[in-house]
Amino acid sequence: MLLRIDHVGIACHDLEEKIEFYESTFGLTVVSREINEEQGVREAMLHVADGAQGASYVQLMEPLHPDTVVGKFLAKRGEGVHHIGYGVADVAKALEEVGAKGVRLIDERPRHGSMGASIAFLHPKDVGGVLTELVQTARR
Ligand code: V0V
Ligand code: CO
Repeated sequence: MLLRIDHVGIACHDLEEKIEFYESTFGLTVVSREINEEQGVREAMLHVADGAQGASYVQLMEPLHPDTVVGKFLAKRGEGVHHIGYGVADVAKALEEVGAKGVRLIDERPRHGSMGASIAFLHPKDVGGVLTELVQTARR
């Protein structure tokens, strides 16, 4: 079901500062910057690699307000890895399959993600403490 690691989501206080760090330290390149009001984040995707099943990225996220999921995460845990996004061929089908195994779905239906993707989250409490995102990449 999981085709690849699509992205690692990292929560930070200052998006511009972290972009600069990832560019200068690892030579990564920003390929997309978006504000996602529904998710409460300002985020950037930095390209890491291309594989047979598609590309992988680092997603840097800064909360739009303290009262957002990433804002609350930062207050509670500080900066660091927030979630893992896995590529799937069909996010609605993947949700149905995972839900049938008893994993709690945060999103019953796919939502809008970065770069036109369809995304859905699984509850970290049912995935060994890892907030898990399923990502269906937009067709080109
Ligand atoms: C919370 N918990 C986590 C966690 N956030 N565990 C692992 N990783 C995380 N990121 C734990 C927390 O320690 C608590 O455990 C428990 O879950 C309940 O947490 P809470 O602090 O009370 O927070 P909630 O329940 O209000 O919210 C947690 C959930 C929330 C996971 C439900 O973050 C959520 O709905 N996330 C999905 C949306 C999202 O993350 N959007 C931002 C990325 P204890 O203390 O009870 O043991 S947007 C994105 O990635 C986009 C757009 C994209 O990729 O394109
Ligand atoms: Co994400």
